[in-house]
Amino acid sequence: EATDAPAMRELLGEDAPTNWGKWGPDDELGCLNYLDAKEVLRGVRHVRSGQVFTLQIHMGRTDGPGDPLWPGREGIQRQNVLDESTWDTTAAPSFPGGLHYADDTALIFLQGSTQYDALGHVWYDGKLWNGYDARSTVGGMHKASVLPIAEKGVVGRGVLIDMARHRGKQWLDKGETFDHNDLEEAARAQGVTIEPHDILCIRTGWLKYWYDLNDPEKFYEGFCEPGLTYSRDLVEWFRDKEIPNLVTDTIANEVTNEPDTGVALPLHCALMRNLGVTLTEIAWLDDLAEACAADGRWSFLYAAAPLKVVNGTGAPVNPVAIR
Ligand code: UVW
Repeated sequence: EATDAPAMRELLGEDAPTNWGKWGPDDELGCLNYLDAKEVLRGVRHVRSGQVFTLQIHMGRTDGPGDPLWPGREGIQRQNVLDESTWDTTAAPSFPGGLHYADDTALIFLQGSTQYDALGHVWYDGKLWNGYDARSTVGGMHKASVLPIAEKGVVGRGVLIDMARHRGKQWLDKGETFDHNDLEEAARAQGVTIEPHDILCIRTGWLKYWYDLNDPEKFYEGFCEPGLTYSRDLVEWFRDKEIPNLVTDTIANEVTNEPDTGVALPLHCALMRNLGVTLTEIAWLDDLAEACAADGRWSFLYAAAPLKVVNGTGAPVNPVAIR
């Protein structure tokens, strides 16, 4: 590994806060366990106007910069294999009555759109969430895959913190950071409280930047997304608030490189691997934010279920916010 940054263990500490074992030795849901029926009903109480917002980005848009992706991944390759022009020349089965239909196939990175990460998606020191051996990822995730999340479904009270709006910007800058104190301050300014067990949605404007900029080369130059930055206090804040799910409009939920040490994605390890907080990335929050800003209500019913990919490292999702 070509880096002079300290090892993840050194940054997070030998005594890093964890929730390993909290829900038993076989747990694969982590903090999503907090989302019980009571939490669903708490979420439902925040539906007032009946407005529905779908939070997935388009998959495979061709009229702009393409899909925003973590470096090294590719966007969906959707292929039409059967349509009206090929119907007569392919070996399509024929059915009585003259029915025709179209079929597609798709090659996708499971992390290549708005997505839920499996709890075992990242690790360090050879151990995943709950202490599972990292070798259980070989050939597919045999522990802490996305499937248990998909089976459960994620439903509860969502709260949106609009950091870009709070800072008076269209979008945060490359590498711009914020922490739990900034979230609390923005929440106060918005007139909302981040409550225990809230599905925490954070808007940075970064996806709007991707589409408006329409220049992938510039976007990826010195790639460093804005976002939450690691501190022990921040991790303890997540633990004490019992946040089940972090949802952002960035590709990887946190500032790409921790500014002091340069370590990449330490919160993936501190929040997901250690605490069991589920991460949802590349969520389109702009339309929801507009509606929240218009009437000053920043909480809503949040519901999402990623695709049931057996042994999957993650899965695309189209979350729904109802307010
Ligand atoms: C990585 O795991 C590198 O990124 P993400 O969580 O965005 O999929």
